[in-house]
Amino acid sequence: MSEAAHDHHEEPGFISKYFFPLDHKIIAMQYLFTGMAMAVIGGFFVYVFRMQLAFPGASVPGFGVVSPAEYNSLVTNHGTIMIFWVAMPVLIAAFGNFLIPLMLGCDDMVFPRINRLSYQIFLLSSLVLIASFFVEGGGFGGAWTAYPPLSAQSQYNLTPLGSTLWVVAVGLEFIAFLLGGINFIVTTMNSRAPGMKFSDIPMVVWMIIIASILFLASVGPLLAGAVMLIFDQTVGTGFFNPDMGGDPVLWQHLFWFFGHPEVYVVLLPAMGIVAEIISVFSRKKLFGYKTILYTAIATGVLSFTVWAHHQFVSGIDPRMANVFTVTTLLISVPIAEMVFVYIATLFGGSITFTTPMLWALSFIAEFLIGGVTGIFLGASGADIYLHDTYFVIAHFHYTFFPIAFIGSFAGITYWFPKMFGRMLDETLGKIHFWGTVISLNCIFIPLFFIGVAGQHRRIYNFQHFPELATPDLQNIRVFATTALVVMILFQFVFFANIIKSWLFGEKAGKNPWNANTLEWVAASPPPHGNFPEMPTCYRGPYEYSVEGRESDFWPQNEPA
Ligand code: HEM
Ligand SMILES: [Cu+2]
Repeated sequence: MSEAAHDHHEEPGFISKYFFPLDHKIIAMQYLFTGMAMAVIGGFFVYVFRMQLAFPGASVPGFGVVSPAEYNSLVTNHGTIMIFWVAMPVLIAAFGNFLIPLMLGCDDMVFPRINRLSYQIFLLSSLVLIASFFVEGGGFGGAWTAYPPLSAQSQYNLTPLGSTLWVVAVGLEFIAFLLGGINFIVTTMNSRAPGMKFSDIPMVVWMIIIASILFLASVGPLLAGAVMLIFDQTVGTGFFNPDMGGDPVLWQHLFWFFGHPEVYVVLLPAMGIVAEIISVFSRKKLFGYKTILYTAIATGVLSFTVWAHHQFVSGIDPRMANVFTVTTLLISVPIAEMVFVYIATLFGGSITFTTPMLWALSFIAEFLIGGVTGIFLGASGADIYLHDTYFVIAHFHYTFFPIAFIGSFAGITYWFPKMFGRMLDETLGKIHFWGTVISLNCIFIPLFFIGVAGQHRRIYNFQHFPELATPDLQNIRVFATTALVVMILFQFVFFANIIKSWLFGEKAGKNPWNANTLEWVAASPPPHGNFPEMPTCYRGPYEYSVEGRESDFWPQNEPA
């Protein structure tokens, strides 16, 4: 069996290996590096517009003076990029591609060509988005939520081509992830190592699968909406235009019916990464495996019932607002439960504070701030005041930053030895960790205050509003922007660490963390075809510190 499985795994040539790969690990790297490159763009955008907020009208080093239209476009594309071109490709596509076959103990995805196509469409979508910044009128500035009529009518947005390219790019990105998601699901159903029961599948794989299903189930209506939006923009239909019998609020429903589940699409993989790490570095069995799994599924289902909490001020029926308040408050219960369960895993463990563990622990702490502040926004009465203020900005960045960046850093620092065969530098890793996490809180805690003080989002220059132009509030803006610049500087430590460790790092060996899951059975980095001999699975993934055993871990492939 293993001989036959290897026959079609001859080493491909350089061009086909790196440019037209079928190997899941190379496709994972393509997604990872494209996602990181897009993070640099999204990060540069936030630097530029935060400088404008702190020093309105001044020339921003590396960019120049920011015009109002440019401000809108920078904010819009910052948000769009961070969610669709950073969180999605890194957390789902890069980790999904890298981990699923390795953790299941198989040689590749079931449909490698669909996998390759998925990345190629994703790359195309990135190029279309980048092209949209340079066309006449500039990039789309109507917010990442793209509400009509602003998004639909060029006499309002003044970016006819930029707007359409933006919708096309987002649509292509959706198609890329639909293709990838099908592959993940089918591979997990069909290609598990002999002996691997459902309850032996590592949590991060489950989470990516549930996320893929959520994505599949929620994105359809929005894709249809995107086509309608393109028609409104280009051929003069009026799906979202009341003058022509259309309804702009329809878009809001389609967008948020997808948009809220999307939060869980990116959250769950990050939660999965954290689960793997806390179990390994507290040398304890993951507490409540089935509880976590069922909770994630329940959260996924519930996430389809909360979307209109984004529309409390859009003129929905107040009785409906009550319904959506209740569902929204309900969904905080399972997520809180998951956090408690993670803490139970830590309880009494022999914890080592490696860099990946620090990231995993900080994920729990920082995400908690995002979760708790969401409760205020979920209550329709409070949201009427807080809607569209910087309180919202601070709230969702306390969910998205932990997801997109802390979750990714946790995963990258944990699996780097497997990906590249060498250990990361722990000292540089810790400098990067503390520099990032401290500045994160210095950026966003002040924004809660400024939001409650009445500062609205998506506004170019607050000096035009006397009550928001006070020196006190301006000092807070300068403080937040300074913290952002500090955070960006600390990211150079991360890049330096990657390059230095990749070239000169200590050799990792197969299993540097003494972990149980099957990816650690393969060589580091795993060759084409992954395993010299396909592993058999004998037990669950979290058998750490099992009583009566000499070693404190028990790999899944070790015969009893
Ligand atoms: C240190 C990193 C970041 C900072 C300082 C930051 C800052 C900001 C600020 C100040 C705004 C509001 C601008 C305005 O309304 O005028 C904003 C918007 C936004 N950000 Fe971030 N952000 C960061 C990272 C992220 C990440 C990681 C994500 C998601 C994964 C994200 C997603 C968004 C979204 C979706 C918007 C809304 C855009 C819109 O209104 O169309 N940001 N960001
Ligand atoms: Cu929501």
